[in-house]
Amino acid sequence: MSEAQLVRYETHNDVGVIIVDNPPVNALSPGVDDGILAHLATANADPVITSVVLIGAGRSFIAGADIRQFGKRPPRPPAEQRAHVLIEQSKKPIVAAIHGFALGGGLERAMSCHYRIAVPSAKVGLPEVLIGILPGSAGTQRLPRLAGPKCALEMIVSGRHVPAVEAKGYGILDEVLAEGADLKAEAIVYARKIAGKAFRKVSENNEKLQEARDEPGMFDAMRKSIARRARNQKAPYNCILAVEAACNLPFMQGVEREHELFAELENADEAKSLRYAFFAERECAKIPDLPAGVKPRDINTAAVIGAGTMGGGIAMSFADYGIPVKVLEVSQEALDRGIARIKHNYQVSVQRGSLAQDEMERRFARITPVLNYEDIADADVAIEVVFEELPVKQPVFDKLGKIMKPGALLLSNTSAIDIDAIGEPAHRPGDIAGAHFFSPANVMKLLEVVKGDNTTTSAETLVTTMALGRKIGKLSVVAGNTDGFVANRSRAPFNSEMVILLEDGCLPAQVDKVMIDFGYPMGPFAVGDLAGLDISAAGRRRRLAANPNYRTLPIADKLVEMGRFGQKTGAGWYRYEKGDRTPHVDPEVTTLIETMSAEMGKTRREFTDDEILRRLLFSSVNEACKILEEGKAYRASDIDVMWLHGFGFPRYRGGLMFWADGIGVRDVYNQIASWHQQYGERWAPSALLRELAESGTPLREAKPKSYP
Ligand code: T1G
Repeated sequence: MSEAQLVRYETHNDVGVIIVDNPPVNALSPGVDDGILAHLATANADPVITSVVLIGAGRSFIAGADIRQFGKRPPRPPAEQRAHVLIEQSKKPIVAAIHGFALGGGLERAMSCHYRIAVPSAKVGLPEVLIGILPGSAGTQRLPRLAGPKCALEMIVSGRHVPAVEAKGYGILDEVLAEGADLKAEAIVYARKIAGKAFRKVSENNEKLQEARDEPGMFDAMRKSIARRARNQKAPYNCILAVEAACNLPFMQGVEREHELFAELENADEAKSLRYAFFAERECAKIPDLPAGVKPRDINTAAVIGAGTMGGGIAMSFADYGIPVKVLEVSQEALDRGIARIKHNYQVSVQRGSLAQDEMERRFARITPVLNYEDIADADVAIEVVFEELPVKQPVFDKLGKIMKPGALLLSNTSAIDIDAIGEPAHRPGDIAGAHFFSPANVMKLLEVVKGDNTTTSAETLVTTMALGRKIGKLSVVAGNTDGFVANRSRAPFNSEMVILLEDGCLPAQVDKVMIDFGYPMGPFAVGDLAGLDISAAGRRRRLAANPNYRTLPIADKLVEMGRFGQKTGAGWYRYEKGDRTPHVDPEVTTLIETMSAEMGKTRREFTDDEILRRLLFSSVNEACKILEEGKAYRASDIDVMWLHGFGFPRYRGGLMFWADGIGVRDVYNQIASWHQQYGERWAPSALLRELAESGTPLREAKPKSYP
């Protein structure tokens, strides 16, 4: 799009209005800044014009630099020719009129203006750290001068989007308009008000920097507070250094220091991984083989069958996003227990201060406990969340098929079982799909939307379930109907390999340390204890029943036989003190592992951290390729989104397939092929992986042979 098309200019008598029009979010793509500056020059040269408005067309102000341009942007112009400098040096005052989002370079452009007004629903922020960089157009220098160093530090290091009213409180915005106000008209009035008056440049507001001199320890305090979550990362620390520079250097020297710190990050693996994750999370919403014209149905009411831990969490997800939900249980006692758990979870959030009491009451009031199927018949969607056994699930669908209104969406929260088989008794062709939430369902962002065969899941049901996920704040990702679907199936080899490593010479704490150092919040054995070893044992029994060649895990089975189910029994792979979730190494388990591995005729040996890491993750990379080969996922990046949001894969590594690409598809294939020779069938390489290795095609670009 030419400059002229990207940015328009209008005059309203004595006010010039510069309109950025680069859908969908007015990113600062090539030509946008030049367009703004060209029209600003026109306004400054026009004797009639006394002030200027900068505004975005469509649904938003400017949402930042064009992220697709990173790594291929032209060299930066000298300081005096940069957009943020030239905008601020305008002879006539400029007011930024903000709606939707003013993020990154967008907020930086707004802070280069002399005034900022916004509609109440607007959000502002400098989220660059979320894509592994830092604000690169003087955002780290102007925000501390506008909101004070402490507030700037919090906003820039967290990258959070700040609502307009809160931003006004920090001094970032000069005015927040009334609900429903006409932003452009109000901005023109505001511009007329400031015309002819002296106006300040934010770069000259040094008073607020005094806060840092009064409290010099704030920077180290921030470093300390992020140490755990920002380990292995550089961007958050460079953000702190840049704000520190703002408080110790004159403005333009601070701008140069900001750029040095930015340049260290722009093309680093951390930034590339986070950019990949950003676009992968947007790509997963797209269904490539969707027939034209298929639209999602409206879902305004919901019903959840089963008030257990998952059922309660799913009901909260609906209530949290304003959708009234009925919770059905077979007995009053089970219903009361489920509703009490929901209430408790909400009260914990209120006590933690992450939820206001009145908002808690509004949400809880949207949840209605019921005992009869007739009470849910008019819901737009019903989600079955009963025990993970086919013979338990099918009668529920039989009932739903008889009771629910025509066109109701019938979903199952199964995490692995054949969705065609589950839905068959409902005799509602096309209206059924899997909606696999992750625990805790009201917290985890991932929703695995399982597409059955065409008689089970119609295109309309698929897009409706995907849209429903987004409506309740989830990242919806499509999975084909296969045992364990995409998420758990790709994870299953990892879960086996971690136990097989114990047979070969490792110990749980050693493996957990490797994965924590890699960036996981918890090690896989500690996660096992949290989720319950009896649950994973049930999954293994189901897989063995389905496939007699399934590789059993005697050590894991032995723990369950001993009643060591994990945290809930005070002992699992680790032992736990009463009321404490800290895992403690248990010598009894160490002895059991060494004894059983000897009984299995294994010679225990030393393992490097790197071999442990690769044995675990390569096993899943191989399975992920088999999933794509079988057409059970639309794209490799969808699998990465699942690992980021379902299994806590460290975001700054991009995802499972993106990380493996960092090692190189050939090396990954060669290693797996050699383990196939060494360890047998479970390491049989995927044919797709071999093809990718032969052609040198990155894993993240792996294309499935067919679609789910
Ligand atoms: N660049 C390029 N494309 C972008 C984009 C961006 N900044 N933001 C969004 N898109 C695309 C996105 O890929 C999707 O495309 C469509 O817009 C809708 O997005 C110098 C260096 C604004 C809160 O980090 O957080 O400025 O999939 O689905 O849910 O200091 O997009 O439809 O083809 O996300 O309503 C800083 C990133 C950049 C903001 C809207 N800015 N964007 O959310 O829509 S770095 C950001 C967002 C920077 C300066 C530095 C969100 C949103 P498609 P969407 P949404």
